[in-house]
Amino acid sequence: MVTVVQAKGEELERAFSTLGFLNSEAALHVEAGRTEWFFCRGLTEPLPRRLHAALIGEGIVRYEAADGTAILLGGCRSAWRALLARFPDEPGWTEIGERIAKSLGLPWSLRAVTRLAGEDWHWGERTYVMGILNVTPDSFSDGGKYLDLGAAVAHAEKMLAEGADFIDVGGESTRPGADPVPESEELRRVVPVVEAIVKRLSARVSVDTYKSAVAKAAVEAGAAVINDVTGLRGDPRMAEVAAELGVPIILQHIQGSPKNMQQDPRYVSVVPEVLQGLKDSADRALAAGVRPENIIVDPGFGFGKRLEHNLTLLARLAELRTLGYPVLSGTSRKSMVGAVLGLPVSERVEGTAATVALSVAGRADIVRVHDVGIMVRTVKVADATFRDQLVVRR
Ligand code: HH2
Repeated sequence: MVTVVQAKGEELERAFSTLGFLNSEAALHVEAGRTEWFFCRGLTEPLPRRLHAALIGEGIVRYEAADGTAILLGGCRSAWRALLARFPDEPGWTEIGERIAKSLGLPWSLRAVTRLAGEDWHWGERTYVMGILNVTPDSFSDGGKYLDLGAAVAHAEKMLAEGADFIDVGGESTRPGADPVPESEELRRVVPVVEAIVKRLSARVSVDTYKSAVAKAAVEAGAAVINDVTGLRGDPRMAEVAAELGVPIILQHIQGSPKNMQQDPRYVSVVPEVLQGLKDSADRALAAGVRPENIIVDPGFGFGKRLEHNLTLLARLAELRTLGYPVLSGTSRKSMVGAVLGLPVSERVEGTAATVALSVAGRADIVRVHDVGIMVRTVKVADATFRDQLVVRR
């Protein structure tokens, strides 16, 4: 029978020694004090790979018995809150999750995996890479390059060959100061490209739009995800349309609109304010009938933020996990990279790689990038370090 005990003080020291760890290691943790520990014994099955990944993804430390029958799990309250909101539905483990939630007085809900383009996406196993395809004349880094259908499809094909998990197609630049594009023009730019990429390349596609009519047409043309940079604030119909379409939706934080967002962005404290904004967007989506497993959140780097706001959000990205949704990080070639390095858009690849690695360390689930091949390699190294090496085994 599996037993789960919340371990503190001497009990925690005993747990460490049962697992064969040194007293000094235990003493360090007992003194540190802020971690909530749970000692699970009597495990008959090996820990499923997926649960391993979820624990790591949420920043839970694990000490395991060599034979796999016992495990000591430790994490701060916010890490447990994030994990319990997304605890994988694995036989035998639901009881453990429930016991831990009860001991900590935290909400307990089993969140299903996200169904994306006909596949199950198990968040936490690895970082997914979204390749950017802007079919616009004026995007800040690739404007005008892929307006032609053939060029757009060829670029998508290249990004897929380099390892992109999906392609984000956008028909309106949201760079600072950009003017909105009429709906008819955005439809004309986006729909044929989505259709061609889905049909010819069998690719998974997200549509970067805040207009519900564009989202609907793109999903009907084969897009599998909606990417709304306004977090449902740009079009009052978007929440209902997303619920009706039943596809995942990325809710991004923005202060103001693309036209005015960089004029004078202000926060008393950027992280809690972004968290609150994202929670409001997610609650609005849920109220309209969007299923919780279809919500993905994004802090919106550069969307109504000064350099110091962007850097703080990146350094504290892991705090977004407390919302209980997968997290997307979009830093690619942005001014936050350019400002630190004093370099133009064309010379921001290495700086972007640094932000991508830091995003993985901050538990991002998806990174949105222009330079797919380089960032896939960056993600692999960061994943191997942060997702796979945090388990301690005797
Ligand atoms: N950034 C841009 C556009 N869409 N979507 C999400 N979810 N997150 C982001 O950070 C994000 C986004 C801006 O980058 P880009 O598409 O390269 O430029 P432009 O808006 O000029 O087309």
